[in-house]
Amino acid sequence: MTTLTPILTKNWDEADSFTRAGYERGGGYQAVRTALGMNPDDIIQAVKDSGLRGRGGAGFPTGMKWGFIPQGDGKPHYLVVNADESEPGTCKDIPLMMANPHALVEGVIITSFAIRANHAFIYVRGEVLHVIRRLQAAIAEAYEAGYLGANILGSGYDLELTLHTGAGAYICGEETALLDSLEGYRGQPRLKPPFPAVAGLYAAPTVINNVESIASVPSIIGNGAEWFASMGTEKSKGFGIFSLSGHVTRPGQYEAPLGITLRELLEMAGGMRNGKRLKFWTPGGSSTPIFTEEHLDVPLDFESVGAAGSMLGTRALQIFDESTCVVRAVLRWTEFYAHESCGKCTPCREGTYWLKQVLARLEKGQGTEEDLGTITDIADNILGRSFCALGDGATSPITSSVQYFRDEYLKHFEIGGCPFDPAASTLWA
Ligand code: L3W
Ligand code: SF4
Repeated sequence: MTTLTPILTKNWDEADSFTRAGYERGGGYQAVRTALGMNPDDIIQAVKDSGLRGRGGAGFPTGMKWGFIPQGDGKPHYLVVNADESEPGTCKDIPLMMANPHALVEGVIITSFAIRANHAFIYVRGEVLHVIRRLQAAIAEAYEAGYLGANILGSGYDLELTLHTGAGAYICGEETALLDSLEGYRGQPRLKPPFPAVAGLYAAPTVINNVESIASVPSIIGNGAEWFASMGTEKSKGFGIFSLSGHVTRPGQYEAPLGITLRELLEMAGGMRNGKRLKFWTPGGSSTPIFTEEHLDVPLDFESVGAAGSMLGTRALQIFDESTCVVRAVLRWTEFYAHESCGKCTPCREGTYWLKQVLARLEKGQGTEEDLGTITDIADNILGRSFCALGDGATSPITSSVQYFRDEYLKHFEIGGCPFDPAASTLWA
């Protein structure tokens, strides 16, 4: 039985966990002292050795990404933290920034020092005012204590940290759209390559990492790469925050080694709510193909989830019980993607619109069997033909739900309506 590993979530229940005093009491800001005494290349090596992979969804090796930044070129480099959390079901970075903002600030200092950046940015969603205020307060406290600004802790290293608020577009979580937005343009994805590590913010080498990735760095420097690598699986090292939501008795954040299973997490979360049966779930937000009861024992690491036909993504485990209409859930997600499509490329802009129209017809029981073929055909024409991952992600719930629940789609037009009582599922209340 895998057990929880509270590291980033360790002090969340303490009343002052978000203050500098609370963070320092638990050993906070010790790792930055160690890091500032190290050679920046050795910090990058330690993160490579730890096996940390990006916690924002794609799982790209963090140390390798830092290693792409040209060293000794004497030019500006930037660190940008992607705090634009908006993937449906994803709700780990916001509570992390609320309860433990100094872990992020400390991670920013260590990372910036390692990649030789003197200016870092945190790009946060504009709608989350409470998080913005919390981050502002934490950054101000860090400046006051000499952790930010000129000559940090007498090391001769200077770092400015700017908090930037977005305007609430999901696409600005895509790293290059985020950069455009940060530069003051309309947020739309850029062509890759060049990757941000080569030409990012203001065309300078830039590391962009997710909040949780950066907040994990102090624990790696403080405890060592081996400590981090001793958790998790062979290729998916360390711990991560698993966000359980939906029809579960105790929803919330469960921090555990990668490779834990949903069966184990559900047991810790008190099981399915009201003793109902699990019907389907997302391993990493709605952009990852759905799973069913048969996947309860799939280890939640990058490789195992991929081999089972989905993606670990952001570990946003949205749990749906037997009272939920899968067609309705998929329609809701598709409405989201159609609304958030940035419009830059035709397959996604037009495809998500038509997917929404046809799915709405199917959900009302007014579709035909041919419509089922139409949605899979549209999805096929979006997948791999879109400019960025949003288009691909929009197809995941559709193709996977048709794969596992074709009969439920058919049932809708057989009976001319939805076979589920919406009132029976509290999800849509
Ligand atoms: C330099 C190369 N850098 C790749 C970097 C790249 C990026 C990172 C991963 O999508 C996924 C997506 C969503 N030289 C490089 C290189 N990089 N090759 O590595 O890149 P990539 O393109 O694999 O992924 P991505 O575009 O970052 C992220 C999925 O996550 N997702 C959604 C997440 C939403 C949130 C949120 O709301 N917070 O995270 C959920 O599953 O579908 O597949 O930095 O530059 N040769
Ligand atoms: Fe914009 Fe969608 Fe194309 Fe991405 S896939 S560039 S979100 S239209």
